[in-house]
Amino acid sequence: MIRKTTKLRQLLDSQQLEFLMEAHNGLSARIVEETGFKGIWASGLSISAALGVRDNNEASWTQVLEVLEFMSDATSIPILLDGDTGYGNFNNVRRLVKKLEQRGIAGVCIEDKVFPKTNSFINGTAQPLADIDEFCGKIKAAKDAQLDEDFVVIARIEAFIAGWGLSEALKRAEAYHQAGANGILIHSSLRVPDEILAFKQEWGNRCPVVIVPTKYYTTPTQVFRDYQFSIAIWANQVCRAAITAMQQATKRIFTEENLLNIEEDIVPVSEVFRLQGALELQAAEKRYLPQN
Ligand code: SPV
Ligand code: MG
Repeated sequence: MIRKTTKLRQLLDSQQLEFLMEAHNGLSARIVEETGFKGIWASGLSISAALGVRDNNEASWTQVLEVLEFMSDATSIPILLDGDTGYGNFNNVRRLVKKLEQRGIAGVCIEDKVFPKTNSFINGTAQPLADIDEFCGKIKAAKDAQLDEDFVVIARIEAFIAGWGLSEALKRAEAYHQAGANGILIHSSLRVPDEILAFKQEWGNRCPVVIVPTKYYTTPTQVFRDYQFSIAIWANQVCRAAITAMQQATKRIFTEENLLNIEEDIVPVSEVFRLQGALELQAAEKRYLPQN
């Protein structure tokens, strides 16, 4: 059986554009897998939103770990954790990597900002960047901590988000690459892909480059292929779709005070059972429980 770490490494290193779909709990992770996606982005935004808190490290790293364990148990495709800034310094990062490996998480992405982080789309230019050397130490500590040689460490560059521009982004990318990162995630909050395309043009294929087209979503996917990006992450659409569906359904039931109209628009309870794997338990009961 191919390890999840190896699967993620193969996605990162493959010659074609690959996709990671966001998930934020066991249920959404399972849906993402059965839809056909080859990997999952465990989004900090979505996990914290699902927990009812802000994307500011309000959920502790061990609480995130608990969520990840459910996601990993529910799936066989690799999960890349959005590890924010690593939940502390190099020491926290290496302990994180150890715990992620124990729970079957295939890789972690850490971003070069400071703890506690703020989401990149909230006043990005006001956000301080991490010291380059300090961040390189985190990358090295992560790589030294991993026991599985295929565990993936992605270094996320926030230079564009913070308004520093291309030369700063390239300087950081080279430093993080030298420190041992398996790939670079270049993030941008523009509604056009200009920053990430300029970066890729200069960076070439020194190492795989990952993107998150949340804001420049109108860009045709073929452009990402033409520029030879490694992975595009659809980072929060499952969470947002769930919010839309939950808001619509609760509003209708609240207003109508009955279930007559909603019933046909939501999945039957049998679909919930199917997604939970109820059939497997029924078969196991036949095998393991005394039969009369
Ligand atoms: C996330 O999904 O939590 C991310 C991507 O880090 S973004 O929200 O675009 O910063
Ligand atoms: Mg995040």
